[in-house]
Amino acid sequence: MTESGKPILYSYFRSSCSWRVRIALALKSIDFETVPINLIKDGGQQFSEEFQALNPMKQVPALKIDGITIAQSLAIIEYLEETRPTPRLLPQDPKKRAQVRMISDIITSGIQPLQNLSVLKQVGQENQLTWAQKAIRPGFNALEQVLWSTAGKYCVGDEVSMADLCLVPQVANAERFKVDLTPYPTISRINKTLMALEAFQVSHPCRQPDTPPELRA
Ligand SMILES: N[C@@H](CCC(=O)N[C@@H](CS)C(=O)NCC(=O)O)C(=O)O
Repeated sequence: MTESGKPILYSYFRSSCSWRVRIALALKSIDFETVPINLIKDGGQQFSEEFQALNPMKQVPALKIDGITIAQSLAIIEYLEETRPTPRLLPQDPKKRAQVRMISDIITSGIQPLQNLSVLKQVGQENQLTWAQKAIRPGFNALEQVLWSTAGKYCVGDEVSMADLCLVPQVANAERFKVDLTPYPTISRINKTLMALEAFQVSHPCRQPDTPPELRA
C-alpha cells in the first residue's frame, strides 16, 4: 500500500500478465497506483535488486495490497476475488468454476510462458516471430475447441470471468506476433465482445502510465 492506502501494482504496459490483473482491478473498482517496471530498459528493471526482493521470479505483475506482496497473476486475481468478491470473477457453480480455471491454465501455463520475453531472448531475434506463432497456435487450437462447449457470450457462459481476463491479453499477444486468427472464430468473437467493456479498455496497454507516447491511443 502507498501512504494514501492504495494498492501498488508493479506492471509493464505491454505485459499480458499485468493486463490480466489490471482488468480485475478495474472490474472490481479497486483504485491503485502503478509502479512501472520496464522489462527492456536498463537490461530489464525486473532484474534490479529492489524488484527481486518483491518477486524473486523477476517477472511482473506483483501487487502490494493489505500488507503483503503477491506475485503470479492468477494468485493475485484469486486473492482479489476472495477479499473483494464483487463482481464475481469465479462462478459459484463448481463445474463452471473448474472450466474457468481450466481455460485460465491453458493460457497462463500452456501458452504465455512459451512466448514470454525470457524465452524469446533465448531463441534469438530472427526466430522470435516463428517461435511465438508456433507456441500460440497449438494452444489456440485447443482453446477454440474447449470454448465450443463452455462459451456463451464470454469464455464460460454469459458472465465475465477470470478466463476472459486471460483471453484478451493473449489475443493481443497473438496479434502482435501476427498469428492468423481466422481459424479461431470463437476466440475472436469473445475477444471482440470483451473489448467493448470499459474495464478491458482502460486497462489496455495503450493507456497505461508507462505507455510510450508513440503507442498511446
Ligand atoms: N505466471 C506468471 C508469469 C509472469 C510473466 O511471465 N511475466 C512476464 C511479462 S507478461 C515478465 O515479467 N517477463 C520478464 C522476463 O521474461 O524477463 C504470472 O501469471 O504472473
